This record gives sequence, C-alpha cells and structure tokens, in this order.
Amino acid sequence: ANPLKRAAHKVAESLQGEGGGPPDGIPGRPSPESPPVAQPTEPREPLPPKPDQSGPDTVSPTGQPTGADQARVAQSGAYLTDAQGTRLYDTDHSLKAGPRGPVLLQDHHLREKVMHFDHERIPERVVHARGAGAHGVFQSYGTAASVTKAGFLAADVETPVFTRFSTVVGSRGSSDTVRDTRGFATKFYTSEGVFDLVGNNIPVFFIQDAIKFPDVVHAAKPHPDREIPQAQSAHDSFWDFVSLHTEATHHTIFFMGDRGIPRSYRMMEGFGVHTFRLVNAEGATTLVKFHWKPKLGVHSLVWDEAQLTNGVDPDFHRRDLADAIEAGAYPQWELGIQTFPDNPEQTFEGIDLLDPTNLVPEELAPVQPVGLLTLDRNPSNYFAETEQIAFHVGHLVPGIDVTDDPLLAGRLFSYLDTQLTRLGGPNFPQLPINRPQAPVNDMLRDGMHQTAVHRGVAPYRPNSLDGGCPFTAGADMSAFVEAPVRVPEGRKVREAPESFADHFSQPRRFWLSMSPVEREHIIGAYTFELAKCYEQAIRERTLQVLANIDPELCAGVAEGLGLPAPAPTVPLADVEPSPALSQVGGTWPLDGRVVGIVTGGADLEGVGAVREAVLNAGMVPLVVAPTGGTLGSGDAALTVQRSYVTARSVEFDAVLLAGAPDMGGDAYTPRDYKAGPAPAGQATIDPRVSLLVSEAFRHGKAIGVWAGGETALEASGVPAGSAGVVVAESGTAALEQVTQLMGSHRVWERFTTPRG
Ligand code: HDD
Repeated sequence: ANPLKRAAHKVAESLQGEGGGPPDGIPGRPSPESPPVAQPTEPREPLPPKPDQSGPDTVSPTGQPTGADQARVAQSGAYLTDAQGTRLYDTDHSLKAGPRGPVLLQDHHLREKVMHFDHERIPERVVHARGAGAHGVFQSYGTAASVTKAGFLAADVETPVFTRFSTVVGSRGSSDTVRDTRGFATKFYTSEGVFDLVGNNIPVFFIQDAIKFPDVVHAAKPHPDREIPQAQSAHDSFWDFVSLHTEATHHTIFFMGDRGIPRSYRMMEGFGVHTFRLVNAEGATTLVKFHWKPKLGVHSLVWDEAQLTNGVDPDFHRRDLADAIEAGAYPQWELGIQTFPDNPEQTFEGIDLLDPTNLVPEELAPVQPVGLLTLDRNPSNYFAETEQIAFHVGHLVPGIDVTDDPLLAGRLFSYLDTQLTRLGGPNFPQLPINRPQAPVNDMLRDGMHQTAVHRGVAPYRPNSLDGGCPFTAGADMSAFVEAPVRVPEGRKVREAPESFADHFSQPRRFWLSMSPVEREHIIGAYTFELAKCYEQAIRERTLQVLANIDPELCAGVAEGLGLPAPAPTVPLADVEPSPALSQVGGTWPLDGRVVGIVTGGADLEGVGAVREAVLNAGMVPLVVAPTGGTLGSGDAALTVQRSYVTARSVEFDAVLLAGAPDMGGDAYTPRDYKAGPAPAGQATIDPRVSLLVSEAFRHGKAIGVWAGGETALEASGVPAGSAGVVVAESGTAALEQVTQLMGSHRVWERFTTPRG
C-alpha cells in the first residue's frame, strides 16, 4: 500500500480524536462519547512524543554520543523539582506569614521560578525572526562528485539536516502569509563538519554589497516613530529606498510577483543566491549556483487570500508544514546546481556571476540534480531547535568554497556576530541543534555557557605537553583548504565594478517571462503597495523605475494610481524570456492538499465516501458542518472537523458541497452572524457557506457540488457553467473532476482580465 495513503489515514484519525488534531473551535461543547478529563491524582507516564517528533540526535560538544549522560539531565520523572533537582511539595503558593500575611523574602522557590521566567526570552533574529523548521535527511545522488570533493555529495551518502523557513521583515509573532521574501536555510550535519546553505526563495538579492544591508533592512522594517506597519513592504520608507537604489529592482519585482506570497513552504523553490566555488579531488574548481526544486511544484496564494489568511490563520505556513509531516506527506526538494567555468572574469554568457542581483536563466545553464532533501520529523521543542538553530554562510566543508561576491563577503562576518547577541556568547555551536555530528576537537576554550569539560593542559599549538595534539590535517585528509585562486590586482577603492551598473535588463527578463495572469498579479501588487505610501514623489519615482522595465507594467500601475505613465529613461533591454521563471503551467502532485467537504446534513453516505476517496488520493479531507460533534450515527458516523464558525475558505485548496445548506431555521441560529432574510426569490443558504463558496471561487479554487448543491452556487454568486465548477451525480464523481483541476493548482481561466 502507498505509505502516503496510510499516513494520511493516520492523520485523519488523529484529527478525529479529542484534542488530537485541529480543534473544531466550539468551546464548551464536548463530544457526547468523550469521558470527562480529570486531573490525575497519581503520577503516570506523560503522553509520548508524537511519532513524527524527536529532538536532535544528541552528541556531546566534542562530537561523542551522550547516551546515558543525556538521559540523566533531561527533563523527566514524575515529581516536580527545582533547578537543582530538589523535589518540591508546592508550587502554587508563595511562602507567607499566614494565609493573608505578607510574602516572605526567604521564598527561594518563588525567587527561582520567577527569575527564570523573567529571562525566558532571547533577542529575536534581526531579520528572519519568524520561522518554522523541520528535521530531515539529504540523500546524495553522487552526480556532483566530479565537481566537488564534499563527502556529503558523494554517491549514496545520507546526511541528517535541519531546515528553517522564514519571513524576513516581520517580528517573531507576525503572520506567515505577508508579502515578503522567504528564507530557506538548511544545516547539513555532514561527517566532515557542518555545512549551512543559507538561501531564500528568490534567486537574487536587493543589494550587491553587504555594506548596504543595514540600509535595506532599516528601510523595510516598520517606521521608527510608530513602529508600523508590521511585516509589510507597503510603506513609504521601503519604496523610498528601492526607488532611489535601483539595484533593488530585480528582487523587488520578484516579490511583487507571486513568489512573495507562497502557498506553502513545501511549494517554494530555494536558492543559494551567490555564486559558490566547488573544488574537486584534483583541485579543479567550478563556479555554481545552488537551487532547491520542490517536488510539489512552485505555487502561491492570491493576494486577497493571503490577506484573509493573515487574520484567519496567521500560522498558516507553520501549520501546513507540521501537519504535512505529521500526515506522512513528507515535503521533498531536489538540490541542483548550475555550473559555470571558473574563468578569470567570473562571468557566464555576459552575466556577471559576482553580482547577486543577477540570475543565470536555466535555459542557458540547466539545473543539474545532485541530491534529494526529505523533511520527515517535526521538532519536539520550538525554542530548543527552531529558535536556537544558528546558521552561518561560513559553515563550509571541504569542496565548497566562497567567491568574491561582495555581498557574500559581508555575510561571512555578520552571521557570527548576530549569534553572539542572540544566543548569549561564543559557545552556541554546543547547543544540541547546532552541534556538529563530526568529532569536534577545537582549541576554543571557556566563555559563557561552556558545557564541554575539556581534557588536556595544552590548548595551544605548538605544544609538547599534550603530545603535540591536536595535529592539523592536510587537504587529502578532509581538511578545509581555501582554493588557491588568483586575486585580481588593483588599488583599494570603495567602488562597484562597471558591470554592476545594469539594473533593468534582468528585471525586464523576469517581466517578459511571466504569463498574463502573473503579470496582472505583479501590476496589482505594485499598485497596492504604492497606494499605501503617503508620499506622491515616491510613487512617481517608482513609476519611472517601472517604465525602465516595461511600458505595459508601468502603464498598468500608473492607471491604478491615477497618475501619468512616464517614458523610459534607458533603452529597454533586448532580452529573451526565461520560461522557467513562470509558475503557471504543468501538473503537480497533490500530496497533503486540503479539501473542504461542506454539508448541512445532505447525503451523509456520499460525504463519507468522498472523505475516504480524498484520503486515498493522499490529501486531507476536512468535513464542515453547521456545528461541531458528529454527523450521522453508528458505523457511518462522521466527525466534524470544522463548524461553520471556524471554517474559512482559505484553509482549503478545493471545496466540495453536498446539497445547499439552508439557514437552518429553528434548528440552529448562528450566534455571531446576523444575516437578514434572503431577498425575495433567492435561496436561503447559510451566509457563512455562501461566503466560503464565493471566496473559493474568487481565489480560483476548484469547486464540486452534488445532491442539489447548484442552489448553493447560485446563492453564492457563482455563475452557472463557470470554469472549474463541477456539478456531478455523486460526491466521488465530483471529486474525480476536482482532483484533475487541482493538479494545475488553480483554475487560471477565472483570472482573465482586461489586459490578460
Ligand atoms: Fe541573511 C539571517 C538569507 C544577506 C545578515 N539570512 C538570514 C536567514 C536567511 C538569510 C535565510 C535566516 C536563517 C535562519 O533561519 O536562522 N541573507 C540571506 C540571503 C542573503 C542574505 C539569501 C543574500 C543573498 N544577511 C544578508 C546580508 C547580511 C545578512 C548581506 C549582513 C550583512 N542574515 C543576516 C543576519 C541574520 C540573517 C543578521 C539574522 C539572524 C541570523 O542571521 O542568524 O546575520
């Protein structure tokens, strides 16, 4: 049997159990069968971790397995202790002079408990503060072995990994579905040391030189006076900066495009952005760019949906990743490389490879797959793992080296600095999630939070007291040796090379590579963002930037803003489109997609059958009904996962509707939704259902109805015969057609526009 199907069944069962899955959101309404949950009076085993969860494999700071040692200090056992291991008899009351008397200064337990609580927070990341991560494994194909000696890229090597995805601008508590770039950082615990690939879901960057990083981040972050807006680029200081600093144009058009609002972390590409240098066993070098290609394809939300999701489920991406892993729908990406000869100019087909605002079209340099990443374990503790993981572009292994990209050079300094502040000292590599799984034998000593008990008396070289240990290894013994590349001669200057001056031809290529619907989205995004700015001059300056990319783009945005479209001030670049940059087209697997099955009580048998069929297709069915609890009885009883109160269209990739759930009459009066009676002659469908259906329609989602559901379509304003709307004899027949439609992610025909 298909393991994915088995896993999907498993998660569906967990969604049914009390407290086992997403709640149905109706407080105080326990299911009739569930026994009351009492507080235990005797110690008993805590709930075991979920099967998909486990902590990082524990190795000591010097790389040795910790085993029993770890168990001794882990949080375990039935009885509460203080931090020193002394058992406590009460932790609910302060020590007082009589029950109504003053609290005594000698209450050392109160002091310890509150002191520790007061220090629970650490500084959030200055950028990429909000993230979600998972453990996994990287399986190398061995196809990169001719260009790199990196051990983890040799044939048939499996390497444990942890990947953290993030937004860039928002703070730790902000929302997942904002328009932003996404981080895609992977730590490979290789046998030759840790390798970090710290990339984004956009292949280019805002700036060409790291010295500008504080500028771009200050401009994008909330305004310093009122600290608004949160997690948004739609404000004056961001557009002020990017319209003046035109090297940001390429990155900006990318995230004004659909990649700025991914459907899921599982459906994003990742890019190393910079050009790296690989070194093989013979010492020959090759320049490369790293790519992550998701098996599920690259897919996005639509803007209206993303905005709704901000409120309905700010944890949308985090939840999606964890639920998919729990369901066994393990997300996978292929790691690929584009390779370029390591020529003295560091260019390929006229493209400067040291300029991180450039990409190399895949049509010119195909992405060659070198291995497969599978994320298959959720973290067991968010803080210990996802929050404390510390990435650094300088975590390199033999066979992978840096180039002279000035952005990369600055990053090599920045990442260690930030960990010092964030994690409180130089020993952060000893935190379990950061520990290498290769033996560590360094001469770094002491410092805050040192947990290693080092042996020996001579942490210096040369020495004789420790027998001369540790010795240095040579390149033939897996030592990291910098590639001895020739350094160009020159004078010290604070200047960029001339080749960095073209800021418009690559953005133009991006624009020309987009399908009509993607172009409309880009025009809509620029229009929205600029309309949110207060300063007219900023809008006008940005229109000038857009005119230099493409007149149609500029005219579209200008029209929305009610401003004249300026003429270009540079000749429009004569570039070929790169079809690989477009997300529209193709058919994609549906693993872990969510199907809402809405019923007001009609055809419960059909609902049960369609639920089963969704599971068998490796997707997640969520049954939506007027209230929580169960539908039907006996063997055919169905658990309701979402009531009309908690269900919202944005959670579903497709909606199936059994019948036309009416207002419910006396049976159920919506408490939070005062809809007046339907206008004469119109169906009296529950307004929350018609909202759900109309939103799903507006967002280009496939919709299937049976058992008289046409009435609901009509009442939801969905024109009869619309593209991607299926009316079928039975639920399973509707699902069959809906599944076909879902393969292309959305019903793109619905987005036709005046320009499209
Ligand atoms: Fe950065 C975090 C990606 C340029 C300075 N960056 C950070 C993370 C990602 C990236 C994915 C989050 C890692 C995690 O999940 O913990 N950054 C990039 C990419 C860049 C880039 C793809 C350009 C190609 N970054 C960049 C520059 C600088 C920084 C030029 C500074 C000069 N980045 C940082 C940082 C962060 C960071 C301040 C914040 C938290 C952290 O490092 O650990 O040091």
